[in-house]
Amino acid sequence: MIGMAAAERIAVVTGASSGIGEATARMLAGTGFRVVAGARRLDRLKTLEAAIGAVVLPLDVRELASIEAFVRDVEARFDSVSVLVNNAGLAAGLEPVGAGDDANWRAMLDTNVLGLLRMTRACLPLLRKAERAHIVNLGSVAGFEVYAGGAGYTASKHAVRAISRTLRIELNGEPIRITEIDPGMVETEFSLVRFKGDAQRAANVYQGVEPLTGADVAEAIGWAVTRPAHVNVDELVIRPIQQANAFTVHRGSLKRQ
Ligand code: NDP
Ligand code: 8X3
Repeated sequence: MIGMAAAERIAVVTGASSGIGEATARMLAGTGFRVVAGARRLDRLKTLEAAIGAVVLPLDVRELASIEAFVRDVEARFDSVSVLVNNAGLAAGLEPVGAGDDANWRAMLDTNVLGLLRMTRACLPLLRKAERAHIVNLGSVAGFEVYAGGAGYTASKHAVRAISRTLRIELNGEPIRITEIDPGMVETEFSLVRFKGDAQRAANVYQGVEPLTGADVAEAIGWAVTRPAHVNVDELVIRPIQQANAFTVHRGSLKRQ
């Protein structure tokens, strides 16, 4: 353990270099947690190191060796982890199944499903060392809704839902809470990544809509994490008012009848 204050509670956030993860890291630091931020783009994490004193470590959740090195480093610095936010994730492409792309499917399932499973398994010993702990999984409305072109992504988020529910059964009786956060449209780098850097196509997703921000979702995560110890927020669905479901979106101003 290096320089850890007695009452310091540690929060690990995966995918903290952008969007919801970055906002969550800032929010948790503001709530009093010492944040460990992981992602592949270490240069982007350096901003968090400067802004909130986060420990920033390289992490690729698709690589077991990277996860193991990350957790070893966390263990060397801190003796337990109180919060794990499994946020790292992506959508790749929007092709129908008939034109599906293997590399896109692999990227989504490897990151959103296997990455989350592996990261959770690796962190569980440290979570179990905390007096009480909390796992927050970033699901999505795509975890219980589907849309054309979304099979790979929605399958991955349906799996996240299954994993959150399974963990709640497996860890029942231990002081570890499991929360799944299910956002609708959040304007982050998500669509830019999905459409491989096509900024116009990404912008079209949010055309005429006031989408959620990463900070809106982080606030929901902060609320779940700061409930009294006996309260488990199972699932939280949060969308823009203009989005009724994954494909029913009102574009334009809201009108009173
Ligand atoms: P962003 O693209 O802005 O952020 C994604 C983050 O995940 C980045 O920090 C990225 O970091 C990280 N990441 C991606 N792949 C890996 C990997 N292999 N290993 C480690 N980190 C990785 O998108 P969002 O903030 O929107 O997405 C965050 C989560 O929220 C995802 O799980 C997404 O599915 C979910 N979500 C998003 C919604 C939206 O509309 N935006 C709605 C519902 C859920 P780096 O590239 O540096 O590794
Ligand atoms: C992101 C929301 O509707 O693009 O998880 O699948 S959606």
